[in-house]
Amino acid sequence: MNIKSKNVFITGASAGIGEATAQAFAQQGCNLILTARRLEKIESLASDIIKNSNVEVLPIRLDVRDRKAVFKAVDTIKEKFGTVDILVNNAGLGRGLEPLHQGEIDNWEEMIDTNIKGLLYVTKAVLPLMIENGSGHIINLGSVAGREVYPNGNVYCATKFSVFALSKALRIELYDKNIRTTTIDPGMVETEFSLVRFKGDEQRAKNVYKGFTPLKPEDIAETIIFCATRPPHVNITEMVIYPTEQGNTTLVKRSN
Ligand code: NDP
Ligand code: 8X3
Repeated sequence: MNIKSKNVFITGASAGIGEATAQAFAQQGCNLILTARRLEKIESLASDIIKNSNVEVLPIRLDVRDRKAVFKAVDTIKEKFGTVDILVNNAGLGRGLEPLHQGEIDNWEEMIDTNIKGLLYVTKAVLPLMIENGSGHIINLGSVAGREVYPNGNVYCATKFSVFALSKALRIELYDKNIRTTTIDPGMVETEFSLVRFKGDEQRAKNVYKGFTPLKPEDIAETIIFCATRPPHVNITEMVIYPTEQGNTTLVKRSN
């Protein structure tokens, strides 16, 4: 399906998978609404895309945990673009990696507020536009951590199990409204994810991806584009993507 000129709203577009996904949709000729908390990053990405593609790009500073700001941003999008054709619920994070009894409650709140509640706010705000328009596609970034728990992943895994449940729930509510829903569930992708999880500890973050070849954000962007460009009667509901050297959430073949 040709998605040229479709309006694509991406949360968490300032880094990693969201940034690569923005570039990939721009190559398809899509207009972009790029959101994240770091405005300078999305503004610079927007300038880069505008320089290289003939598409419209609107960067909006947005913390998906801020319910009022989410609805205000969607009002702005409606005013400037009319509707949203494709929503990529990508903003998310892991914080900490400890057994539950040693976990920091603030870390749990941040993950739950971002990965679950933020995704819910954005989806609720955007869905009326898609329903009114009679079409749409919601693409959620879940994780293999939403399929299989791993030691000390506890709350992060629980948030991603929630994304999986919500993706399924949306599907049975939207299949009769011409709105497709997809969950993209990657294994280890080298992004800022581990740096954020370990609160800026560069060495610890680097070690996560050491001795094997992890996925690149572009690998995930490619799968998202594949899902978005299927013919209108085809809905890829789930995609699980692992690095070849990762067997499951705990098994990784490392060279040292
Ligand atoms: P990055 O840390 O590289 O990017 C995360 C993005 O989310 C950033 O753009 C960040 O922007 C944004 N973000 C975080 N919190 C908020 C918030 N409160 N409001 C708005 N935006 C926010 O990580 P990835 O690209 O790896 O992660 C993207 C998604 O993919 C996440 O949902 C993650 O859980 C999932 N995922 C990642 C995997 C991996 O191995 N990397 C594997 C499986 C799934 P800013 O800080 O500017 O707000
Ligand atoms: C991120 C993938 O396995 O590092 O969702 O938690 S993992």
